[in-house]
Amino acid sequence: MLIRTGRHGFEQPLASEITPRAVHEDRRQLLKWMATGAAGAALATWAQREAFAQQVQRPGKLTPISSVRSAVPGAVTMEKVTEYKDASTYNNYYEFGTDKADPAESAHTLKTRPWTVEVEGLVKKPGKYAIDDLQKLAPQEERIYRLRCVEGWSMVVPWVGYSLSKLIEKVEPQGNAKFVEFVTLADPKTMPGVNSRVLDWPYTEGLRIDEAMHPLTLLGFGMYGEVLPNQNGAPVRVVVPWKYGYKSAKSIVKIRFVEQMPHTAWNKAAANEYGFYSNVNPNVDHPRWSQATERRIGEDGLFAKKRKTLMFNGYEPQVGQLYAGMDLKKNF
Ligand SMILES: Nc1nc2c(c(=O)[nH]1)N[C@H]1C(S)=C(S)[C@@H](COP(=O)(O)O)O[C@H]1N2
Ligand SMILES: [Mo]
Repeated sequence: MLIRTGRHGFEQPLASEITPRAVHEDRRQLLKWMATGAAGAALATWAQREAFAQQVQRPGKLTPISSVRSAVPGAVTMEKVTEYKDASTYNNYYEFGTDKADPAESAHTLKTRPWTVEVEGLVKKPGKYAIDDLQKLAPQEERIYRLRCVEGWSMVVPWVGYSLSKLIEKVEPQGNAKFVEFVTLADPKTMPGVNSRVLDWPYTEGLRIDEAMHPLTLLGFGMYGEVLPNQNGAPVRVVVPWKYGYKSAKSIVKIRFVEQMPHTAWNKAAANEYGFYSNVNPNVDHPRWSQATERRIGEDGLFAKKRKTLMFNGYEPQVGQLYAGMDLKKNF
């Protein structure tokens, strides 16, 4: 009953979410745990997720990436997945233009092979990773995350990738590495947008190292069971689901470990509007608009009602403790 084969590349028993304890503890402990009712709840969650997972359809346009269902807590939302045609045509990727339709139209010029990601700075094992080696560094997982753009729209996307922490552990940060900086490609020959001065290229982003190490921080290689379409940040991006979308840098070429808080493209463009943390927070308005609600892409129309934006985009149980004691109005 727990085994499903074929479909969507899952060949594994899908007990992963309910058994981290079961497999590691002895039978008596397990029976005790089941008696508390926790097992039933976990099973119900599992069954619900199963039902929802069925609706993720592989569009069949790009190379498939097989994956296992993620067992990371919070990694699979049960909300309805946004249609691929929306997630792949309504994009922010300013290197290819500022209109939502520009990236889907223009990003075919992006050359994603060969591609190298350089890991440098305060690490014991710096190095250059060919994209195919980087992709194989850890098992690919499917994560169904909400993505909330600072502009007030959101989507639900089934990403494929693994926790960035897997790479970070491998390169062994030094004790004084406090932040991680992501540098993305800026190629004026293939990216028409970098000839305009909307942002200071290359587009860069950053995380505090404990944020980068959080299991929900994804190094993403695919979506909807396939490699990323260029417009969504091929061949590799980060996805940080509790932060505004712009923190999730696309088409990464460098990952740098540093001691000082790095500059970020949006913070440089407007420091009073885009802070370093950029956690989704319905209680802290953008200077020019409210962040209390959002529009789910695919639900537009005259009568579509706005959704309430959730603290940390709904990931508060998983990430809230990262910010214990911090003034989130000041550290916006
Ligand atoms: N390199 C780069 N990464 C980027 C952006 C960009 O313009 N350039 N836009 C960001 C913004 S504002 C958002 S909302 C998300 C959108 O990701 P998606 O198109 O996959 O939904 O990508 C982020 N990553
Ligand atoms: Mo965004």
